Amino acid sequence: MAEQPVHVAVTGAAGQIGYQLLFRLASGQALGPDQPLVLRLLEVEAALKALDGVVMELQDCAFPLLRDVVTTSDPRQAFDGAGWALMVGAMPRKEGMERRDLLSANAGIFSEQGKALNAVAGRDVRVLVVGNPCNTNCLIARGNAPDIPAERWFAMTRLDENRGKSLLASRARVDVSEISNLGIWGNHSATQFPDARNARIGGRPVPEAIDDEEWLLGEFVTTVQQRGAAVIKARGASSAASAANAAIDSVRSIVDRTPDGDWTSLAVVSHGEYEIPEGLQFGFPVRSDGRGWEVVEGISLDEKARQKIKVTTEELEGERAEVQHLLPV
Ligand code: NAX
Repeated sequence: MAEQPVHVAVTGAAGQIGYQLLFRLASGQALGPDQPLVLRLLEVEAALKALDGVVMELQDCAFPLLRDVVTTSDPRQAFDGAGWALMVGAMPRKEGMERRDLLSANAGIFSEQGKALNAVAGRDVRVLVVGNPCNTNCLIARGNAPDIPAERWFAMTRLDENRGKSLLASRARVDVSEISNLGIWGNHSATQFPDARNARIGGRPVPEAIDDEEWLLGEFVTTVQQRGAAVIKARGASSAASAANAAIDSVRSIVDRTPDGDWTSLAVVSHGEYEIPEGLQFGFPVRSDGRGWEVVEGISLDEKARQKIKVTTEELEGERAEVQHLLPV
């Protein structure tokens, strides 16, 4: 077993995703069965009491890997020495709130937390932003943390990938493990483009198994785009266990080597790949070698795909323009 524990900061730890995430982290599902960890949990003052209850439950699991748990409402304490920061906490959309109000409320949170990460996080910290709007929240935090390289920042599009894989498997009547290479392009929002036509089933291009372009570009895309809303409608609450699962998958997909020929979905900083404006935190098909990652180049995108990517790109550019005042020049 590794000697040194990794400090893992989780924000919004008393929320519903936090409750599904912490136990899986503490049991080693993200960083592996040999890696001890310290959980550093950030919450707003009002939720600290509830968080104490979650900590009691963590203790009651007697996880061998869990060395310590810190709870705080101070971002600097939460991020102190963190090797990973999972930024889940965010302000939810309230009745009557416009998208722009939501953006600016969260922009305040993520600029402050970005600054705190910059000041106190570990030198090799990696950050996964889950709290919505996650691409732009990540952009803001990154923009306020100039000493943390842009390549260490990720926003979560993995839940969309997992949703899409499951949908393709059920349509093709195959096991979900047969589905690979499903990239989610753009924003984690209703404009995202899940690209089924470049995905594979048992190694073969999806269109060979599902010969229905109208469905692959139509109902498949809208079902994935709207899945979060469908869960809310059915459950009366937003996706939590599946979101936590996707966060675990995201961490693993960064720290593990991507299987040969496959790719995974992460929103990462754009360096202009596929003509996406530089600096956007953009969902791309990504490959990792376990230490670094790269956007997969050379994926063929026809005019229909490019049109869908343009829509989600424009949305992200609009979000960036809304929060420009919080980004250092
Ligand atoms: P909850 O409202 O259950 O929990 C959020 C927690 O964050 C609360 O306990 C709240 O007190 C805390 N919080 C708020 N402001 C904070 C701050 N400044 N510092 C620290 N903690 C703070 O929401 P939950 O269902 O857990 O969802 C969390 C976020 O994930 C939301 O923004 C949600 O929209 C987003 N999601 C993102 C997904 C993705 O795929 N990227 C999917 C699931 C989810 O919708």
